Amino acid sequence: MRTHSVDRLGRRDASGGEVFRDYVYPSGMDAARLPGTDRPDQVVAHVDMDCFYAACEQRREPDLAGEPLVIGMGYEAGEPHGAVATASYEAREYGVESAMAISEALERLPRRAEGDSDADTPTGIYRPVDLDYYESVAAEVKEILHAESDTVREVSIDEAYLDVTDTVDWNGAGAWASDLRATIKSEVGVVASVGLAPTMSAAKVASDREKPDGQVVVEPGEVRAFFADLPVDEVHGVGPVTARELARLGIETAGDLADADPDALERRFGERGREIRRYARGEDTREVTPRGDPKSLSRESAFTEAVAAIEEKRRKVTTLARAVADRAGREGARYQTVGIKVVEPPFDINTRARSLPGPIADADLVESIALDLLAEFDERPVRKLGVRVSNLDFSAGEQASLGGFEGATDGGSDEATPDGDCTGESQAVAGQASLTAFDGVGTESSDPVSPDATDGADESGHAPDGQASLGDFE
Ligand code: DCP
Ligand code: MG
Repeated sequence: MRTHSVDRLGRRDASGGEVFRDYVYPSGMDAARLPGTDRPDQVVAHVDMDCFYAACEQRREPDLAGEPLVIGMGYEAGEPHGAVATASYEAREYGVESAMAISEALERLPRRAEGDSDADTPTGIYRPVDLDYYESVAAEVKEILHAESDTVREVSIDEAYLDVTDTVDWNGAGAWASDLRATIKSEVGVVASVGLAPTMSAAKVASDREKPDGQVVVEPGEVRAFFADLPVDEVHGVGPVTARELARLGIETAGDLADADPDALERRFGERGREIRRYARGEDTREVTPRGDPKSLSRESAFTEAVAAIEEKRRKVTTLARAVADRAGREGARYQTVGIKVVEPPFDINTRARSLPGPIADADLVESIALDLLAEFDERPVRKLGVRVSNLDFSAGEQASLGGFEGATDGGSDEATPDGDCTGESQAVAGQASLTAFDGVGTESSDPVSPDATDGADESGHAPDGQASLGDFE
C-alpha cells in the first residue's frame, strides 16, 4: 500500500497560510490547474446515501425496514400515477428502479393491500415523496460531513464530496470511511456508501461500487485499472446519448475510451471527446470546492426523440420556466436575465437570453420571455430545451438555500459563458411532479476541463415512458 504524505501538497495552517510546498510550479499556477498534471496526494471522499428517500421513510417508520418500499414522485395513495423517485434495495430485486413509471413498478411489484403482509405473491409498499422530511434528514448528515472536513461540496440531496487530504492518509482511508459510515448510521439512522480516491470522478465511482452499505478505496496509481471495466456511461461527463454514439464506435467501457484515438474522438465530439477520454484514463484535475450562492438557476429537459411541433416545445418551456421561477423563489433569488437553451440534433446548442432593467421575481414574465425567445426555433426540430435565470440577486428576502444539500446550478458564469455545459453531477427526475424536487449542481466555470460542457443533465437522468428527464443546465 502506498504511503501518503500530506506535506508534499503544501499543507495549510489554521489561518489558511501556506506552511510549505515542495513542488514548485510557475508562479500563479496551481498544480491542479496545470493541464495533464495530477495531484496524486489529493484524498477525495464521495459520500452517497443508499436509497435515500426510502431510507428516510424507514427511519421515520422502522416497520418499513427490510421491506420492498417504493417512493413515488407525483404518487398518491392507491393511484397508479407518478414516477419512482427511489426504491429500497428489497424492491429493486423486483426490477423497480428510479425514474420508472409507477404503473410499471406496480406491474413488477404489486401494491400491498392494507394488513396483507403474508400474501403469496410478493408485494411492495408505496409511499409519496415527502421532500421536507428528507431535507431535514439530509441536513443532519450534512452536519456530520462538515465536521469531517472544511471542504465539502454538496452535489445533491444525498451526495457530497469531501476533501480530506489534510486529515486522511491512504493507510487510514478504509478505517476513516468505516468510522464515518458508522457515525452516520448511529447518529442519523440512514446508511451511506463511501468512496475514497485521488480524484473526484474516481471517488464517485468508488462510492457506487459496493452499494449498499459499502466503501471502496482507490489509491493513487490504481485509478485507471479501477475504471477499466466500467461501462462507458459511468465515466464522468458521458451520458446515455454520448454512450450510444461511443458504442457505435465500438467503445463500451472506460478502458476502451481510455485507449481510443483522441483525434478520432475530437472529430466526433469536439474538445469534449478529449475530455471524456481524459476522465476515462483517470485524469481529473478538479478540486473539491464548496458551493457558494449560485450564479444562475436553470432547468432543462430532453425529449426522447427530436420534436418539431411548436405546441409541444412551448409546453415544455412553460413547465421549465415555472420550475425555474419556483426554484428561484425558494432560493430567495431575484433575477435580471432570462434565457433559454435549445439543443438541435445531434448536439447543436443554442442559447438566447434577454436582460431586464432590474432584478425581478415574476414567474409569468419568465414564462413569456422564454416563450418569446423560443419563437426563433418554432419550425426547428429540437431534442432538448432549457430555461435559465441569471444575474441573480439574493439581497431581498431570506436565503432559502442554507448551503444545504439541495443543489443549485453553479456555473460561475452568466451570459459570458455559452451554456453548452450541463451538470454531469445533476440527476434528472422523471415526470412533471418531480420538477422542483431534485436539483443537481453545476460545475465551476473555472474548470477548463469540465466535461459538463456536454449533453448535459439528462445524461445522468432517466426517462421512463418517453417522459423527459429534468435537470439543471448552466
Ligand atoms: N431521485 C429522484 N429521481 C431520480 C433519482 C433520484 O427523485 N431519478 C431522488 C430519490 C433518491 C435521491 O434522489 O433517494 C438520491 O438519488 P440517488 O441516485 O443517490 O439514489 P438513491 O439514494 O435512492 O439510491 P442509491 O442507493 O443507488 O444511491
Ligand atoms: Mg444515493
